Amino acid sequence: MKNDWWKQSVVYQIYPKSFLDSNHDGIGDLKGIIQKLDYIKLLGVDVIWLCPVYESPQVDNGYDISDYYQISKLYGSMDDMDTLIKESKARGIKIMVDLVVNHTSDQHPWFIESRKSKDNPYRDYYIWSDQPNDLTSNFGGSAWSYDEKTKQYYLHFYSEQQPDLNWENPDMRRAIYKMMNFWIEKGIGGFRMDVIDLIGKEPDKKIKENGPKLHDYLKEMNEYTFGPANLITVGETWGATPEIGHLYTDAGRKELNMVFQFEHMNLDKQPGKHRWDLKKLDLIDLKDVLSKWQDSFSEDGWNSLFWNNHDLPRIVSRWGNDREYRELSAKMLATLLHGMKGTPFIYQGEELGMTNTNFESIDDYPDIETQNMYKDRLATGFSKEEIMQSIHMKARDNARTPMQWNSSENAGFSTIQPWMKVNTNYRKVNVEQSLVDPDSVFFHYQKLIALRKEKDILIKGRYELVDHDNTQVYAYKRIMDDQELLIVCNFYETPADLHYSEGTKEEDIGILISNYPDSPRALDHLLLRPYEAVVYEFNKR
Ligand code: TEU
Ligand code: CA
Repeated sequence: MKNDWWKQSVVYQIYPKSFLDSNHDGIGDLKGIIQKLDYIKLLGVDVIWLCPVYESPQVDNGYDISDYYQISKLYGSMDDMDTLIKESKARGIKIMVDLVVNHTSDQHPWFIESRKSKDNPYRDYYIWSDQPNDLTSNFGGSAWSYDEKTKQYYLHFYSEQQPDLNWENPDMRRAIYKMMNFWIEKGIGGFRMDVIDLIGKEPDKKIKENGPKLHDYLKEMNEYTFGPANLITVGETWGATPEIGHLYTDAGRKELNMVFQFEHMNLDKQPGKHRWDLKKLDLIDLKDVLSKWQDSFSEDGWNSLFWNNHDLPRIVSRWGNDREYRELSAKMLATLLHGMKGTPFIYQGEELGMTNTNFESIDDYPDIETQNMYKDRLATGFSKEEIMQSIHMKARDNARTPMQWNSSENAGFSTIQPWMKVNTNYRKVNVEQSLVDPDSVFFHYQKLIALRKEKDILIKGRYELVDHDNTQVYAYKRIMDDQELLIVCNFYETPADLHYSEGTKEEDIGILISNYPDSPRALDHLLLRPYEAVVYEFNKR
């Protein structure tokens, strides 16, 4: 599996702005990450996904890039980046960088040129039109903005300051590949590709996601850049179904290693509405969606596994219980995910069981998406209370509060007031605390990661759902040759039964990991306590 090293890896995502501030300006930085590499190593991960650290006006926290070849002064220097790559490598960790090539910042020299005149050589690097249609921006409002200078509209699927690149233009594509090769030569370990499903857009036909040329572009990109380099590549694809997922990830197609699919992340919103329109999660829906993805990728292609990232609320607050069962439910959710087939991703702070926020003021939620939504919804008659409730449940900023290192002021993230407010629970939930408690969420993650390295069945074993109709317990098996694991997770705080009788004797059942010290082995009548999660191993004789 040497070429498939990424199948055995676990990835840790860092949001640099909120990780650790080394120079006391309230903003996390590369030196801060370098200082904490031993901490990351202790967890046992193999890859760091580093969110954008390039030159950027920071309208969308770095997802608006004005120079792909420079490190933003906020985060440090190119020397720091080189050091980070080198020091990570020394610890057996690769750096996967964020590739944001659906759009640039409006301050990127290409766009500055492009907007100068209709016959500028860079005009066609972006998408201009005389007549806007009704395509909308993911950050609210129209996807078209009028530009006085040349009296045309340009396309932006995100903020006005994030104009969309025109992938139809071969010169633009070559320029992107050149930039990617620059980073490959620097020694990075891979690319996470921001909203890559949008690059095949055909705005005239109102095609946003999954455009007809999308896969041609990815094949071309693969060939001209990372193809021979054996890197990890992950595409962010909000609109992927399993069928579409295969187009990206089937080995013979030479596109990407895996994608982030978001079907499971849309289960707690009202159908057809926006994620701000809340709905309770139905566990059976979750089983159906995750099982569909597991089953569809049992032969070819590969899954990513994640609950969290910098755009999603904290999973323990979302589908766990961030009050009296915070640690138990965080461990349960970790077990459920890490038992599955695919490459697991952990988002900074998830390994501590960090929670959502409950700040009272909208001013404490700087994210442009949230700010826009707040204004839109107020204008269309929602009450402040309703809007704040959605924010507390779903805002991206829930994941973006500073990492909680210890119980000192500002959670040890910075010596001054951080760019974003620290979660109020940092005295209880922090790294220092987690590392002195052998039962912490951290050590549960560490153990799950270690198990993946020990048990090949966790990488290769087939997935099989157990007891589909059980509305409270999510149980599944992993099967490889004559080996078998059974993963059982009580998703709720009330005790629950699982009926599983395959006649295995208690003495033939081992427990690989559990979030209780004394989990039962009587599988024919299993009574699970609140959020109890166990991985059983059957010793076949
Ligand atoms: O996210 C894509 C994206 O569509 C999300 O912003 C999504 O709309 C939202 O989180 C949930 O509805 C990527 C990046 O991960 C995000 O941080 C950027 O803001 C966005 O692209 C633009 O680059
Ligand atoms: Ca700093």
